[in-house]
Amino acid sequence: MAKTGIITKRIKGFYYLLTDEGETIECKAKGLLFKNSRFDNQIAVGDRVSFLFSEKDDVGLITGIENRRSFLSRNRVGIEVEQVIAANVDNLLIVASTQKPPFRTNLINRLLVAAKAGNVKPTIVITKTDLSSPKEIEALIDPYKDIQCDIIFSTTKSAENDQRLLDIFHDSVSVLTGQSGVGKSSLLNKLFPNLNIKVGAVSDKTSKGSHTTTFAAMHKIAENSYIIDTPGIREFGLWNLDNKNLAQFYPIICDFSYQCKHRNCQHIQEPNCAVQEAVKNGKIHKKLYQGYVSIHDSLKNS
Ligand SMILES: Nc1nc2c(ncn2[C@@H]2O[C@H](COP(=O)(O)OP(=O)(O)OP(=O)(O)O)[C@@H](O)[C@H]2O)c(=O)[nH]1
Ligand SMILES: [Mg+2]
Ligand SMILES: [Zn+2]
Repeated sequence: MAKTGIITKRIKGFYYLLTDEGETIECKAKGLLFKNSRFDNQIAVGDRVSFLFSEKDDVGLITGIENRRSFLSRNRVGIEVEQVIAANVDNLLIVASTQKPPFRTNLINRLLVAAKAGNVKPTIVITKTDLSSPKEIEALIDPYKDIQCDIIFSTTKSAENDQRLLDIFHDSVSVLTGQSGVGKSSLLNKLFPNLNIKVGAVSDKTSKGSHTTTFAAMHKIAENSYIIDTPGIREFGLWNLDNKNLAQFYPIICDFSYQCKHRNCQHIQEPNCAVQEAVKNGKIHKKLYQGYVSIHDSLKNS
């Protein structure tokens, strides 16, 4: 009889799953599961799987994957393959530091789109607030003020706003993503010291993180509460999107796009475009719109 469990991490072809009874079992996956894939990354952290395991086995065998209710996927640009970073998650915490490494709006914009496309609720977490002045921080987050996404300020130097983060994590599955060195693992250690996750320095010379977390891992922090820490990302290619359907997933632009005169308006230079109009009269933040144009340019025209 097959049992079920949740994938908590994957290392070199082995999957670790947490059974419904609370045991951790090391598993291999049945070869046939990967029949249609060039890469065996079809099973992701957070997936619910069925597996076979008996006491005499060293490792279990994953025999099936349940349909996902949500996912965070990216496109490995160059090889054009879907990489599911996490499956069945409720919250995406988009973690960005005020500096060291520098704040990258393009990455945040892409993660907001991926969250919407994958049915995940995003929250922007600004870390290292101790390194910048309130005025500098305000300027960084200005484009995101009106997009109906919570923005939480955090620093390892104080406990301010910790409760807001704990409220998000309560009774849910959450994944943290962002560049290397922004402080994803540090944030988790601050809130849950027992996790004791390894953290690494950011280079003074290059302001880059040292890619300390090397694989995604799910941590159970309470009954029904799980957190997935992930390795830092350099690039985030959008999966399964072309420039024609970008607007429906892009914050705020999706709310205006149905008012455009042209049915297939892509909100770049078409006449009578409600989006461009909204940018002109300040209803859509200019930088947020510039982010749209930049992603639009980078996507394929199908
Ligand atoms: N000043 C300051 N430094 C911080 C803060 N949070 C984290 N750091 C430092 O930033 C560095 C990187 O932290 P990590 O937690 O390893 O970052 P990460 O996002 O997990 O990085 P990867 O695992 O490489 O993706 C460490 O030296 C931390 O001590 C903060 O709020 N303020
Ligand atoms: Mg880390
Ligand atoms: Zn338009």
